[in-house]
Amino acid sequence: MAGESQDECLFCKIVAGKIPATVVRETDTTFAFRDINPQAPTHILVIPKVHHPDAASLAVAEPAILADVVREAGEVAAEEKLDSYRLVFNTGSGAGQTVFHAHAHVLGGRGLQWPPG
Ligand code: IU
Repeated sequence: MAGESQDECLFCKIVAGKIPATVVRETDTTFAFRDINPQAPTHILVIPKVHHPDAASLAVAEPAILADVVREAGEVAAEEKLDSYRLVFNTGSGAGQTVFHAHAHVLGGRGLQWPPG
C-alpha cells in the first residue's frame, strides 16, 4: 500500500538498511544515496522514506514530503559543489523508471545535453 514500507521494494530495503548503499544525507522523511550505476560524476538519488510508486503519487498523497525531497536535492547539490544540476523523476517504464518507489536523480559534474535521450 502506498505510504507504507513494501517488503519487496528495493528502496524500502535500502531505507531499512537491508540493502547496502552509500548514504550521503538523511532526514526524518528523506534518504539520499549514491546511484550504483552513475550516469554523471555526481549521481545521487533522493527518496522519501515512505513508499509511493512515483513522484506524482507522492505529490498527491504527501506533498510536503515531495517538497522535502526537492529541498534535499538542493542540499545535495550544494554539498557536491554543483553550480548547476539536473533533477529527474523518471515516471513510468517507458520513461526509464525501473524502481517503483519515488526518487529524484540529482545529476551533475559534467555538461548535460538537452533534450535528454
Ligand atoms: P530509475 O529512474 O527507476 O531508472 O532509477 C533507478 C535507479 O536506481 C537507477 O539509476 C539504478 O542505478 C539505481 N539503483 C541504485 O542506486 N541502487 C540499487 O540498489 C538499485 C538501483 I536496485
